[in-house]
Amino acid sequence: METNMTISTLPISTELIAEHNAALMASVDEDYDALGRKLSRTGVDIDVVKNKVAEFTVAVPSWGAGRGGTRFAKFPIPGEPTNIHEKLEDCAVINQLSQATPRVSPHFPWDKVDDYSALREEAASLGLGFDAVNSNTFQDQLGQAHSYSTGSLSSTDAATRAQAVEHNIECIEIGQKLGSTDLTVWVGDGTNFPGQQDLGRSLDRYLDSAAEVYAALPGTWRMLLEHKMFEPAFYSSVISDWGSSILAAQSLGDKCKCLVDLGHHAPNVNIEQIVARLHRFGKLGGFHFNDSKYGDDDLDSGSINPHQLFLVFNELIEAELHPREGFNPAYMIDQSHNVTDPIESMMASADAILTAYTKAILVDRQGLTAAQEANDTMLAFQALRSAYKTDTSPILAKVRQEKGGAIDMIQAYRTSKYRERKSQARKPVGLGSGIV
Ligand SMILES: [Mn+2]
Repeated sequence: METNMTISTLPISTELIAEHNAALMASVDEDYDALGRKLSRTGVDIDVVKNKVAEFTVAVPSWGAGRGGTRFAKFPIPGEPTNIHEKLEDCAVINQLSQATPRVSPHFPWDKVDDYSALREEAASLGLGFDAVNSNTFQDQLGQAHSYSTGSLSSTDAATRAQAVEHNIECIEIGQKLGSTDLTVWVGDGTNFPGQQDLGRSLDRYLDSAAEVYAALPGTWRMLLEHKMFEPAFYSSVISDWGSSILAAQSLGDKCKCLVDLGHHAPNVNIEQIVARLHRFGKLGGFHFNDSKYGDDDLDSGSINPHQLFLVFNELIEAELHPREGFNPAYMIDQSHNVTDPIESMMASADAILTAYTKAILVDRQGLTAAQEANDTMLAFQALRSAYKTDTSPILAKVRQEKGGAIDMIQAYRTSKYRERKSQARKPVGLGSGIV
């Protein structure tokens, strides 16, 4: 590999980013210094916070680079990616401008290629690595021997279960070639009618199949179980909630953890408490970030309830300070972009996630703990509120600029005319329907 390959293959010109930053740098410095003075009055060194934030990264899903659509329709945009190579290129733009998303989470069979070591090199040349691999047993593929229409890992049909197990093991094998160390398993298994399947025996079948996948995990690998309350099944789902998830993870073994998708809970559930509970039992394995208003898991992270995102990160900082049996969650964005350019949405989401993280760092931990111990409810609440009210954008702008990203990501992206260029070069997306 040529030494200058990384620089030469990045999709956005570094000169454009430098020019963009130069125009905004004076005001960022002014705001950063003012915030630094404010924080120093409470004993906080802004540079320490900045350096910690600079180390935080979140993965993006390969499928997030396309317009997701809903169950009803999909409205493609010109220049949308149609294969893993184009998706990687778009993910490189997100990382180049945000400097916070250096890993891509692939999905199989959607991202299948013939040569995975070449794909790994291609990603590396774009400044990217691979995160958790995602299996797919929620839809049928052309030429597939057994249908998942009535379930996959929990199917009543032994041959269908075996096929689903085999697919998950294949995902692990592909992941090993890509440098991944986690397998995320979400199944759409469930029912639409009371009585359709036995609620106990369907879980037995799931656990038996999942144990076969678990047995195939290489030494350092983890298996992350993602629960979801409903959809595609609307009466019962086999792994519907964090209770089912942690029970399954505990019965499968130490290398099996739970993954929390923020949009996969019942409405108004206290997700931050779920996070604390999973951590308490050493089972917090990963996150899918998104937001929701009703029962969806599609909206951009922090777009509806940024306070909840902050409270989740407050628990994550607590967990980081008090690790139990290891604390190394896999962070990923998982949302569906129906009305925006996915690159813009994922950059804005990375910013929302890092903002919540930064505010959680700013919580006066000693003051919070002291207020909790003294049962001073108002002071405890104010310890959180005070951090949440802080405008941390100068810290994030400075982090991006110092790492080579863009101070105003959306503006720099639009100036680059990347999507317009791709709309000339890429073939149009078909009017396929439904979720990616
Ligand atoms: Mn998810």
